[in-house]
Amino acid sequence: MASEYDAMWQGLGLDLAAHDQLLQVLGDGYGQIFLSQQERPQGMEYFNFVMSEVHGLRIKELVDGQAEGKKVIGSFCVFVPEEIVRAADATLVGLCTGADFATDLVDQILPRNTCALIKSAFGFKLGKVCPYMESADMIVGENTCDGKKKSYETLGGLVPNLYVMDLPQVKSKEGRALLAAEYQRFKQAVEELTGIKITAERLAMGIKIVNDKREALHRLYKLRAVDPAPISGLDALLINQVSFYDDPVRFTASVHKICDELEERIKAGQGVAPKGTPRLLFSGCPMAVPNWKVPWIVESSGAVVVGEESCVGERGTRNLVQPQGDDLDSMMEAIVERYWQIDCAVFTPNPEREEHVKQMAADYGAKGVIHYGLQFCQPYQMEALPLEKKLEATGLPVLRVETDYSMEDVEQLKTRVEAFLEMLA
Ligand code: BJ8
Repeated sequence: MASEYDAMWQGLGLDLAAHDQLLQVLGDGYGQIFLSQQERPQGMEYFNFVMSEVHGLRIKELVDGQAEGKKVIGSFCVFVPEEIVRAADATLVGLCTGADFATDLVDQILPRNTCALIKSAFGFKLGKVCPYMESADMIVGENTCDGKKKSYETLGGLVPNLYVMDLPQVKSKEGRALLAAEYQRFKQAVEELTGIKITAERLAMGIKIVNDKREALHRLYKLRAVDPAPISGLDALLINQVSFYDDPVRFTASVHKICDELEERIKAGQGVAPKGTPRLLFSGCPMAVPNWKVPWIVESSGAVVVGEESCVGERGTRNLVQPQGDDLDSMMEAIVERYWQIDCAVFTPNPEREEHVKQMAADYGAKGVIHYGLQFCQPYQMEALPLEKKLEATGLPVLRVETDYSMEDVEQLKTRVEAFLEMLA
């Protein structure tokens, strides 16, 4: 089907036929999962629009910006500090993807037992269907889990602009020093890419933009603590997902707008599901667009999701950057401090994550936790069992789900979720 963006997509090197196919599947899935929900807040119309234009208008904005000299940086991880990118007038976009694509090609270069998130990024590259990856001036790969760090060696042969960021795996003095050194190196690389010297003034502006975005999301999270829940977990997840693509200032304003509406709903006692609907928390691997499978199963089985502990959720947005001074060093130090607190399962040991899950469950009144693990994701699978035991010891039941991006296990998952909900009743 011809689109006004065909020339732009072609210019980026996309395979138009394959890309059309992807957009068709995405649009159908979105309609079925999101647009069929009852009692959606009106403010979701903005996010519907963003999703309908996620490969169109948003890419045009990025490409138009590039024509004016602005750069686009793609990332696979919430450890890449957006503050530094914004300080150089560049845009950070998420490159993780939540759907299988070109799997036959991926299987030729990655082991089959690689997690779906990594395979998906490669599939979108090999299938030539990701305008974010194709428009990025720099792609940042980060040394986190073994799958990602080793796959970047292969990705380096597929893209001309891969920058690898080393990251610590132990929260030691040495680990923190490595993070600080890597953020300095990244700052320098961004300066070289953009030709812009990052001054204290510029970094303060970058910090403010990103802090504002996170504060808006924090406001949204707090409103979900109310029973009846004023917004579905699916819609809240979508807002989190959109935060990786949208213009941050516009996104922040749109989140506040929907929060205003949710406050009105709360005053009126209006929710997306009746008061007393079982409330669940998601914990585990990140869910990138269009990975909506398990939350969709959960919410269409009669529960409401009230929080996401993952990186597309509070692990990615918890804490603000709070500099102690207005010089460059203080700001860089505050950035390190903020990101140092991320409790990704690649850290060993990683006790903070358990505390965060418990805290979130208490704050949002969750009666159970769904631990979402992608097949072949060792860090989160390894943490799942001990975490489950510790949570259950405190009276918080856990349903451990291990899945991928295929739809083959939908019925089986539905049966398990329904049994879990019955047990909670
Ligand atoms: S900070 S969670 S975004 S690394 S699912 S690729 S861990 S095998 S995504 Fe992550 Fe950064 Fe950590 Fe967050 Fe590996 Fe697991 Fe796959 Fe994963």
